Formats: sequence, C-alpha cells, structure tokens
Amino acid sequence: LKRVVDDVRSIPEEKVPWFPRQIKDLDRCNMLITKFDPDMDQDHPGYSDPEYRKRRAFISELAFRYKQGDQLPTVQYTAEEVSTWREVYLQLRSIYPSLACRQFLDGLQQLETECGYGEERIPQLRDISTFLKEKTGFQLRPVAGLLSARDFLSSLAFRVFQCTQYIRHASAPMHSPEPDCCHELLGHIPMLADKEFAQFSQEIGLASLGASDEDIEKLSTLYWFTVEFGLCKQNGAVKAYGAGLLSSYGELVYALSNEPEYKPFVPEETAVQPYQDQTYQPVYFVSESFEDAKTKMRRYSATIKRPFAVRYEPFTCSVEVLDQP
Ligand code: NLE
Ligand code: FE2
Repeated sequence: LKRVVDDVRSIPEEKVPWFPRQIKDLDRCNMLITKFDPDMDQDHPGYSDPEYRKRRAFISELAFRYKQGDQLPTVQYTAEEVSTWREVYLQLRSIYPSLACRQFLDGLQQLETECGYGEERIPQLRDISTFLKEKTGFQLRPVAGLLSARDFLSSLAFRVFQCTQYIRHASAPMHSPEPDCCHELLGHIPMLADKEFAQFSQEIGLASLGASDEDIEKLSTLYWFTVEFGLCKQNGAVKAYGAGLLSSYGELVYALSNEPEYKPFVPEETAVQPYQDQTYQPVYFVSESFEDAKTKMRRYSATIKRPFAVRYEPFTCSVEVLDQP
C-alpha cells in the first residue's frame, strides 16, 4: 500500500534534492543561467547596444518581483520591438502551413481568433495565460532569462510554463540561441494549447522532481530533443513540433531540408545524445506520433530510480509524495 510522505527527508534513502511540493514553491525555482545574457556574452547581438541592455534589465525586474498568484505583468512594447515581432511573425507564418505539425497549426489558429495573435502587436502573457488555462490548465509565469534545467522542468510538473518577456535583438530576428518572447509565444504556446502535448510536458516535469543530477541531465536532453527540437511523422510527412524550430525561421527551414541527420526517437538513446545550443542542431529525433512519444517517454520515466513516487493533485495544485515499496 502506498502512504503519503509528509517530508521527503523522512525517506531513509540517500538525500533527495529539494523540490517544489506546492505551486507557490515555484517562487524558489528561479536559478538563472547567464551564459546567453547580453550583459555577459560577447557574441550576443545586444552586447554592444546599451539601450537594448537597459531594456532587458527593466523587463527582468518585472520577473524578479513576481510572486506566484500575482497578476502577470504587462509590457508596453516599443515600436522597434513590435517591428521585430512583425518580421518574425510574418516570415514564420508563411512557412508554418507546410512545415508545422497539425496540433501547432490548430493552436495557432485558436490564438489568432481568440487571443489577439497577429503581426500587429506582441500578445501579453496575461491574456495568453487565461487562454491556456481554459484549454489545458497550463498557466504562465514570467522569468528573466534561461533557467536551470531542474527549476524549469519542475515548474512543468505544476502545469506552469516559465516565459521570458523581452524580445530578441532587432539585428537577428531569424535565430536566437536564448529564449525570448518570440520563442515562447510562437514556439511553445500553440503546442501547450494541445491537451496531449500538455500532458506530455507535465509528465517530464513530474519525472524530474527530486531526480539526481544525472537524471536531470538526461531529462533535459530529452526535453531538448522533443519539446524544443522535436519532429514527428504526420500523414506520411515529417513535421516540426519543437518550439526551438517553430520560433526560428532559419532553423525550421534547415531542420526539414534533409541536410541534417535524422534518428528515430528512442528515449534511452536520445537521452545521451550530446547537443550544442549555440546554433542549428546537427541531428533531430523523429517520433512516430505524439501518442508514441508519450508512451515511450512514460516507459522511460518509470525506469528513473527515485526512492518515492509523485502524484499531482490538481485540486490543490500540489504534489503528493508516496512511498515506493
Ligand atoms: N533558436 C530559437 C529561436 O530562435 O527562437 C530559440 C531556442 C531557445 C532554446
Ligand atoms: Fe523553449
């Protein structure tokens, strides 16, 4: 029989890394990775643009101040920012019908009719979060930049998606190595409006709670090659469902050009595939379908060794920790 454990420290095994148990614990899941930050990275197109860096600092501040349950901050985007958005939107919109998977196209269309998506303005997190909550129970929270894998994945366990709110530099609209609002709003959000994909995302999150560093590394690699750069078969053709592809005109075209290498999605193998995050991927993993990816992923997650099991309790937005006999 399974029993609810009040405190993971009472589990007699080796020490389990801290993990959020309630949605408000996500206020502590905010460890940033600064390697792509325009203040730190000399290759960032905003590195030598003080105006851009000032703007980024201002928008970051909104995320730093945010606490779970607060109203999501809105940003008054400048004309230059909107023009970057427009360029990204129009370019990508023109190739989505032939390169994006069906679930993405469905989601995007709903966002266009119900949530103000379009080239004219950058949608606000507040409106999108309300929209998503109704579709799949996902909600957004603002984040100042790239998060540590552990913190990012753990928020997915609660159906919370951490979203950046700044936009990429105007000089590089077609690809950015770091997340920005184009990546979140165009890459991730349409997919998160799909029930099955939302479930897939939450399950990766639940598998990550309290996992060892080594397992976090594997799960984040799996996340990378599915949620970020995944391809899947649909009606005999290969389509993109990964957000990193769907937000980068350059890489979306490249990924489906037959130039890179393609491998079938097999979690045990995908989890140990080395990857780089500066430019386009040399290899992509192709799933037979979402259903197939979810089943395989679930089977893989069950092999991760943890001295306990977790169960999400939707009424209280909390995670129950159960003894694993
Ligand atoms: N390369 C993506 C883009 O240009 O939107 C962002 C990837 C973030 C992991
Ligand atoms: Fe992403």
